[in-house]
Amino acid sequence: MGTNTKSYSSSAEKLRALLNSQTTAFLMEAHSGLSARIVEEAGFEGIWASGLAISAALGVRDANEASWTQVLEVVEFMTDSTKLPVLVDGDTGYGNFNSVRRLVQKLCQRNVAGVCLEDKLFPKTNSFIGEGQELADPLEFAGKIKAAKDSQLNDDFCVVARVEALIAGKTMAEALQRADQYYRAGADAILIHSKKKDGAEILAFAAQWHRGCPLVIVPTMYYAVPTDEFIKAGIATIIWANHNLRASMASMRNVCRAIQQSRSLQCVEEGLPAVSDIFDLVDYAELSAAEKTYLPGSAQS
Ligand code: SPV
Ligand code: MG
Repeated sequence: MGTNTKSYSSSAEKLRALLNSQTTAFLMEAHSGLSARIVEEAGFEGIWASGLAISAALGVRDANEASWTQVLEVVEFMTDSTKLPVLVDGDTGYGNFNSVRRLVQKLCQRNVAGVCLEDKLFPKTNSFIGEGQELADPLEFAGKIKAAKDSQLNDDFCVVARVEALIAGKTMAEALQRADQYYRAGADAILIHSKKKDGAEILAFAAQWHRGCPLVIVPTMYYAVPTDEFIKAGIATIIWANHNLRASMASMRNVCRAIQQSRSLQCVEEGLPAVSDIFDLVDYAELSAAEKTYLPGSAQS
């Protein structure tokens, strides 16, 4: 992490470099401007704007209950809050190829580095709910990928095609074939998803993939497999997909429970960031400096 010292002119260029680097990159989930700042502070190279986490933080389900413009609003706070490249979870693209075209243009305008689109049906279902989810027609989905690439407003914007065949219980051959179709439609990377605990199908997929474009994985369910195995398998980018959202749930629950039971703040104060830490994280120092420049009578001597 954090070894990349080259300077890039755009966030999309940074994400493209991460995806195509010889070393494995790590994207960490964020779901707000604040969590995006915390990801940057921790030293990550990029951000995963998780659909699940953004939805949950808004109090709704990961079933396209939040509209794409509502997600866009959240994502804009994230890109405004950090210099890290943000890869947005675009679910199924919120409709057909035409919805994808408009989504991609708006993401580019908000300084988003890339979008990930998955080959399922709108409204989407989270990959970890139920069995045998219905997949998109691969030709129709390839058209969406092509539409996304044709609509991007800068050359480096990245379109990641997410293959849900293994999630849906289809064969490895189908997963590989779909990945190849999406690659040939212009995808800059393939996200191969799996919910099996042992990570075996991810490693098998990686071994058989022709490597026309890089692979991205999300080890939420196969978290116990050592990261080194995926690095050795040549995985380009690993996404830690929902761990800030889950951490915040745990922390908020503990604090709520303690304050509610004790009717006091005494028991939680020590374990929490100081209020001044909030000011630091959202950069009040910059505002103080700007006041000296712009407010009458407060010019620096
Ligand atoms: C997300 O974080 O919203 C994802 C990853 O799409 S998963 O929850 O594994 O589907
Ligand atoms: Mg998602």
